[in-house]
Formats: sequence, C-alpha cells, structure tokens
Amino acid sequence: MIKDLIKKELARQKKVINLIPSENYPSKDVLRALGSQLTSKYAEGKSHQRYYFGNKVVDEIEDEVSNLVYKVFKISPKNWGVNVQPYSGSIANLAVYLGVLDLGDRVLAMSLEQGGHLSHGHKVNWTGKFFEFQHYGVGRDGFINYEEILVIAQKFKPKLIVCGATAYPRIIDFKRFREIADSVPSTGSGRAGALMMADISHIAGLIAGGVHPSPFPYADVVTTTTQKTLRGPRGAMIISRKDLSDKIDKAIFPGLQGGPHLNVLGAMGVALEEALKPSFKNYAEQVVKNAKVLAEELKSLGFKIVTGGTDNHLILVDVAPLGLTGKQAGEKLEEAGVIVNKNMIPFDQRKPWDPSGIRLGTPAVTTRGAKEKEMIRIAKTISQILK
Ligand code: DSN
Repeated sequence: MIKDLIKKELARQKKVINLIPSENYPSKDVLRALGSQLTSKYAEGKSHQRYYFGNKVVDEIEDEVSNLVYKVFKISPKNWGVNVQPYSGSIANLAVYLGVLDLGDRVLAMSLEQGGHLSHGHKVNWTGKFFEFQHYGVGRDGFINYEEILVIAQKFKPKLIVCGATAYPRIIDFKRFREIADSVPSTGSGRAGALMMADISHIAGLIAGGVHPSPFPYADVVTTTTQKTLRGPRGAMIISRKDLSDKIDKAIFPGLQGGPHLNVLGAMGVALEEALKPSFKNYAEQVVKNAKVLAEELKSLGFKIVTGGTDNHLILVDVAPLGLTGKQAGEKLEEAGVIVNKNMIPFDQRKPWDPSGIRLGTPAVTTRGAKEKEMIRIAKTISQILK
C-alpha cells in the first residue's frame, strides 16, 4: 500500500546523507499545512476576486502569505506585485515570459549545460520553442564572465535577460546584470534596454537569511521555488515590478493554471514565517559555512572542484580525474548511503545522462544539524567511497 511505501521512503530519508542541493526537509508545521483541509478548496482567481464562494478565509491566507513575502525579502508592496500561486518554478518562469514578452521575442539566459535551467529556454523545453533564446555560459575558470555576456547582449539585443542558476557555486552579481540589461541597444523599433529577471530558486533562502546579495534593487522580475534553501513546500512565486504584475498574474491564471493549491500556499506561509525568525538566519549562515568547509576539505583530499570552491550552498565536483563518470560516482555514493546528483560541468564533453560531474549541497544536512565537524567527516567518507 502507498502508506507503507511512504513509511519506507521516510526510513530511507532518515538513513542517508542527503547532499542534493535543491532538496531540503521542511518543518513539521510546513508538512501539517501541506496535509491540511486547505487542499479541498477551490479559489480560482486572485485574492478577493474569486470565481468560487467560501473564500473569505482563503483570501486572508493569500494576503498574509503575500505580506510575508514582502517582509522576508524586505521589499515594499508599493513597488512590487506578488503572485504566490505558481504550481512550480518552471510554470512561474514560463508565466513571466508569456506575461512580458510576445511569442518569438529574444531572451538571453544561462545555458543548462553550464548551470542554467531547462525553463531558461533549453531547446527541449517549451520555453525554448516559444521564444528565441540565446545562451551565455561561464568562462574556462567556471565563473560567469560578465564581459562576455555584455558582448552577447549588445549583439543579440534581447528583450529579456534571465540570470540565476541551478549549478553555479558562486555569488551572482545582480548589479552587473542590471547594467548589461540597461546597455542593450535599440532594436530599431525604438526599444532600448532589456528587462531583467532573476530566478533565485536555489538561493532564495540564502537571500532571505542575508548571506547572498538580493536581486531586488536591480531586477524587474524575480521568480523562485519555495522547497529548496527556503525550506518550504514544493511551490513557487513570482515577484514583479508593479507595472508588469498584472500581465504576469493573467499568464498564471487563466493563462496556465486553474485553482491555486491552497495547501501549498498555506505551507508556503508557514515556511516564510519561519524564515523571518533569527534561527533561519543562523541556518542560512551555517549552510554556506558547511558548503565552504566541504569544498575545502574535498580539495585538500585531491578533488577537482569547479571554480575552486563555493560562495553559496553548492559544490560542483569534476570526477573525471578519479577515472569515474558522474553516474558511476553517484551510484557508488548511493550504495554507501550518500545521495548526490550527477551533473554536467562547464565544457563537459560527456552527455547529461552520464556527465563528468556530481553536484553536492548542504541545505538538507544543515537542517539535520550538521556543522563543520560533520562536513569534514562527510568529505572523508566521500573520498573513501570514490577512491
Ligand atoms: N531540478 C532542480 C535542481 O535540482 O536544481 C531545478 O529545477
């Protein structure tokens, strides 16, 4: 029975060391909200403008979740609109494109192969089919090369520049992206400058905890999932400049979605309340400290770390020098109870199904209380297993 399989999965989760950087363990309160009666209500439409009745309490919940978003990211409702209804990050990103662009418009984003995301216009993703994407990557050293992006942007003249990544271990310079977006020359039809969207799905919790710079002083739109470093349920949100938010809201509903998943929305609110506590700041700080120690320790054990280290919660390891592929390394680690994901490394000659790297992260183990001492043990364990 499914309930037995859920118990089995819980037992697995308790037994392993989870180093997947996009996973985390939400609190019991978040889980309770997810499993609450909120799941049974329909609330199509925006708060206070619903197509169903019986939504007085739900309106209060959605309003409060939005208020919490403003508080957590220290932004004002005067300048920003918040949509907490997207079912996932991919839908949120697609909704932004559909809201602010016309089909076929040009977008510049980070390539999946060098750290981006499928929904940043990969050719197998609908975002890549609906719009004309060009991609930037990283330099040979693994760092984003802003000069190169500037050159591409000047030539390509995108209407939107997307920044944000799923496999980039360094600080993202949002100010620099703003400058690049502002420098995009006119296309001839009068438009100069590009919109800037920051997909902060991986680092939202770090931004909330004050350990990564915020995109809000610079971006026009920010999207994020809520289940990663933010430690909430599987869901997403879009925060956009006031003059853009109406079109984006319409792209979510009725454009792409039906009724919001209110249990997720409630759970998101609980996670945001938790993110406002001083203990969350400590958590975010510890996530980064742990990642730095893990990277340093692996390096001292002879591992090849992309960019030589990390500024955030994740580490990319090139396992080719060990005579292994990412798939082989991941399988060996799983056999020993250490869970990672295989990942392309910049300029990888191998394919995504069996690339040259693995991606490690500290959000989940930090939630379980791991500190620097444990990270040193984990690095040694990884080394023993892979060597
Ligand atoms: N799949 C997520 C990750 O692991 O980074 C991004 O959607």
